[in-house]
Amino acid sequence: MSFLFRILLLVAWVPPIAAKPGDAVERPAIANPNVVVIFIDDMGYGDIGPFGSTRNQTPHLDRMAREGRTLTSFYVAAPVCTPSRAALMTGCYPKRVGLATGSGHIVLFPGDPHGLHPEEWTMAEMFKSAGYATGCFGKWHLGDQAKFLPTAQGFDTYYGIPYSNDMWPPLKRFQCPDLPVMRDTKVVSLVKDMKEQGDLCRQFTEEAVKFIRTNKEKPFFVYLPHAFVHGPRAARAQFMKNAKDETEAQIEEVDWSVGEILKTLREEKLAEKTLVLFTSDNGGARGCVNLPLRGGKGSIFEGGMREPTVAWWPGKIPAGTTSDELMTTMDLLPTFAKMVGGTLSPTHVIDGKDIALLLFGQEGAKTPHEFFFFHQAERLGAVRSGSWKFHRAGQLYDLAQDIGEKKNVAADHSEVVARLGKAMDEFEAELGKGMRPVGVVKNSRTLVPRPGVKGEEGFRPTLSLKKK
Ligand SMILES: [Ca+2]
Repeated sequence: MSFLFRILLLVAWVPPIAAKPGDAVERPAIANPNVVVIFIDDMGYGDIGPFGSTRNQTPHLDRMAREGRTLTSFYVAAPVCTPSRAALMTGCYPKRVGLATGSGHIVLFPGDPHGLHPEEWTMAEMFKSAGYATGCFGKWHLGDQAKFLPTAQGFDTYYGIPYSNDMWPPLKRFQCPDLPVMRDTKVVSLVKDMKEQGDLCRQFTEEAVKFIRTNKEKPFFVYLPHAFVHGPRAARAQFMKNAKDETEAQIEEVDWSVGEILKTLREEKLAEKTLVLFTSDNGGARGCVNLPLRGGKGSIFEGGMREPTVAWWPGKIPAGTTSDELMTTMDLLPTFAKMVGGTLSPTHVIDGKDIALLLFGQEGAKTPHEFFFFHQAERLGAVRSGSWKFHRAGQLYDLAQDIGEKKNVAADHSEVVARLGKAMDEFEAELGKGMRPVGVVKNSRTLVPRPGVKGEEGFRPTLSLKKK
């Protein structure tokens, strides 16, 4: 064979990366793939292009979906921040790990004595067990006391805000301290005004990009829980100037952030060994779009817990595909553990299941969940099984025909109602016996003082103070 001919052959040979559903899982496993989870706050099901938004321009998410897999029945385990994040980190229904609520409020507040128990085995600790570098960049909201912070729960490094961005002095009703930005365990700055609120997406994105570049030779896990698009909303000027309102500006800046992460992975030649999953922590709050779903943040209708989700891993996750099989954030811990050879706790029961076949497009793969349960704080309020969704209040919907939960067909399907009602009773009894304690700290205090309040009094937990 002539030299020139060999060159021509090399040029003509194209690696078989264009995947079709069904063949992805038979490929040789890639050792130690990187994982990036981008977790938006309060974004709605209909807020991004891949889920039908025409209001917001999301070219990077559109491309991510073209190159990846759109997951249209992907759920979080609670319709508000703290319990949803507890489920993502532990693979458990929030009630199982004692974090169905904060202490005395639906979510944790500054200086809250509660947090994710240090003995829970988090996703970050699982990745550490497989030798990964782990970084968290953004909003934590699983406890702001020292033993609850990300660096005490398996993350090598942390940069971000410890709870919601609205928990600051302007919040009506509560007496909050200033909003701190932390690096690892130290407060490094305060978010003082809306301009600084609007800079948070940039900061978290740039920290994540730097972490990826620094750790490109090692396997890494990046958790990027953005403070956007939780109110109060502001974005950087270049996003505000082209948008109709702050919500659109924030969603488009989140899209920019996704673009920066994927661009970095391509530049570092890591795209084909990195799984990126984009989703939201709960349904859209006011100003966001949850259509075609009913309800939004705080609700156990679909709009509160079914999230706009895209999974991307060129060459492994089949490009341009969609799965409507039921998956949840709780599934990510066991799925990733198997994928990277990480350890799961031998003693802690988890509720998540391996969804690798669904992510990788195995033909005919079905959800591993016979039932998925919807909680509002402690209360079990609904269950989904197949396309049926039954609310304890008495409504039955066929989500395959009626994704908007508009037509109650309970009267026509008494046997389904009975079966799903029984499943809820059985699950409640099982969970009641299998609950683990929440982490508790005595004499908890806020990270920074309330403005203008001197001495230890300034550090009192927000919920111990009178409402304004
Ligand atoms: Ca949220």
